[in-house]
Amino acid sequence: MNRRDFLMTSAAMAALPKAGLATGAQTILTAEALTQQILPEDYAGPTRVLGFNGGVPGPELRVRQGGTLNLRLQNNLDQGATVHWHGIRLNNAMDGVPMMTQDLVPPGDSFDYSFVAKDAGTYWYHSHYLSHEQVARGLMGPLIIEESIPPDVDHDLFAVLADWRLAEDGQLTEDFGNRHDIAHAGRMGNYAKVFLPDVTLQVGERVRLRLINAAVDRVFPVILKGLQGKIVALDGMPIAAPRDYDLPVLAPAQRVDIIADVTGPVELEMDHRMGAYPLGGLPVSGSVTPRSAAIQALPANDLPIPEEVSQDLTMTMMGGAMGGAHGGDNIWALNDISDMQPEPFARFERGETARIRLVNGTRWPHGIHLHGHHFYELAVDGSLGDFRDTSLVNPGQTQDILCVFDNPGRWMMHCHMLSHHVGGMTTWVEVA
Ligand SMILES: [Cu+2]
Repeated sequence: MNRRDFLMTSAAMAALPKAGLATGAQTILTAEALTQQILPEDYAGPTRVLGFNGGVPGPELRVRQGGTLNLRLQNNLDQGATVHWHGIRLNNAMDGVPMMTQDLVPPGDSFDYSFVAKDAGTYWYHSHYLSHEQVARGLMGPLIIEESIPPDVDHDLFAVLADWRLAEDGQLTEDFGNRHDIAHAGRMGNYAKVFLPDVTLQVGERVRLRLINAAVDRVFPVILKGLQGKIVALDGMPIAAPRDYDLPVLAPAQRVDIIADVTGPVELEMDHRMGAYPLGGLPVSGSVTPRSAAIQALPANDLPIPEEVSQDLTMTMMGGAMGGAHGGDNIWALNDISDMQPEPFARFERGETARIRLVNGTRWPHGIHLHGHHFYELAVDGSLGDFRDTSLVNPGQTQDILCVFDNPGRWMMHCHMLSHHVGGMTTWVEVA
């Protein structure tokens, strides 16, 4: 294929609807073992990974706000699987938590998911079975819900951050779930990268960059070069006023949307005590006249309005290395209880507003994720802060959150450092 043919093919491809855009049509997500070049080719050959539809990350799923996503998980792995649609306020039965909202999908079998894309924004999907291992092997992908009138940008790009622990031969080390990792910061990789769409930018173009931290345990402080712009959304949800950034920090599972003008080659780096670590980037070629219009706030989603607090709860994170004793029977605990138990952390009537004080009594950071809902992070003075689905709480810190429990069902609440999740920092809530 010569260059001209290639360009024409690309143009024709660009005109096709993206996966999932045709609301109602079913998209099949096949989970399977495959090989993919993860390390630079001059370092090692392809890595054996798990992916969806032949790649890591899985396909970019896109739907217009208000549309319905119909997705069939076809499990071609040699072990069970389910898919969790992270950050989506959906029907409980579609939440993808095995033994809780559905049966585990056995090898060779399939499961149909269907849910309405209520909130515009940046979400993602990932395995929720043996997630500390299956996500680390690659079972994740971006899920994007488009505003009915999308913002004025030239490119709308996912940027999936991932972290890999690889041996010299380029293969994942098989030490998943070892107690040392679990008791410390988790399974930290020795190689990190960002997966970006294959596009060339022009200086002066305006882009929307949807950062998604799909790493199992690593917190990413991200240095963005070649872009000048603002944060417009956190964990999918628009913020009221676009915000300047210096070094966006993403706990595992968190998202940050940035709208920015291209000022040069785009480079993403991780800020690290050893120095800036290159994650990847996008090339530029040529330039256009930049927009003069300021970056606008995204249209708000339809959010629940908090009412008077009817339950005031405390969730204390306990355990881990140097963390002292606790009453649970695993490495980590929440309020002296490890792992899923028959009784939930709390029960709520539908629509109840509750405040939960997240207390990190450990020596390690944790990112607490609530399924099926977003919640407000509260400022010290009690005022409403960002509306998120995952809250990063550093060692010794306390973060109050306020949640309107308006989505009936049984919902997990757990640390999204997935090594801590498997190590016991997991509970659930019930909304009647
Ligand atoms: Cu944790």
